[in-house]
Amino acid sequence: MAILLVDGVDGLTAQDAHIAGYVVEEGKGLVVAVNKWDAVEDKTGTTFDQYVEWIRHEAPFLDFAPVVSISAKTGQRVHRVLELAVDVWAERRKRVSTGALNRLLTTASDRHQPPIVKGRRPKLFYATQASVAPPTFVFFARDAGSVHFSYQRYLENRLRESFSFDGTPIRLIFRERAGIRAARKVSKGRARTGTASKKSR
Ligand SMILES: Nc1nc2c(ncn2[C@@H]2O[C@H](COP(=O)(O)OP(=O)(O)O)[C@@H](O)[C@H]2O)c(=O)[nH]1
Ligand SMILES: [Mg+2]
Repeated sequence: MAILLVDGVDGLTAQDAHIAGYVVEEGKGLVVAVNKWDAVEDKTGTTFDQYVEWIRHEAPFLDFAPVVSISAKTGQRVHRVLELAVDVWAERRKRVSTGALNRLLTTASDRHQPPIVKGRRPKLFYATQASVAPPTFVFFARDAGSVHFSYQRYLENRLRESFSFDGTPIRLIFRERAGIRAARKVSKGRARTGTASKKSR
């Protein structure tokens, strides 16, 4: 787990975003704590929401992380930081059943097919959750290497829509698997080879 401590007066700096990048790369859980909230002037009921929106805009790759405003000086909401960290920890250990995952995959790919990349349209057959912390999903596909980044993002969004995974990066792995038709061809070929070798004996 990582807590990214941001200065509420300075805002999210380039250095903060850089460090957050390491957290995502390492697949760690993340809570963004915005400190010195007491020193932010002329706050209204929407100041925090606006601040969060601004962070989302500056660092869209952190959109999965909960944000909390705190004050180390007054102690305001400081206890929330560890509470959120505990929540994220649980999210990281969540498992999605293979059945639920494949229902989601069917709905998602019916609604929106993977785009054609270099003349090939990948086909996703099925998926399974390979591990937790971070939650990691393996998708078996034809032309697995051609699943466009935007489509990976689409699938990630569908997963988060259904299962949240608040505060944790999730990983999607695309693995090559021959289609059912191709698999049949292979087994027919094997059967023929079997017959031929019998004859030759
Ligand atoms: N108003 C306010 N000041 C704070 C708070 N936390 C730290 N500071 C003050 O901010 C100043 C700079 O410290 P800080 O930004 O936390 O550390 P640095 O960035 O590593 O130098 C110090 O004078 C701290 O006392 C806070 O929650 N509210
Ligand atoms: Mg500082």
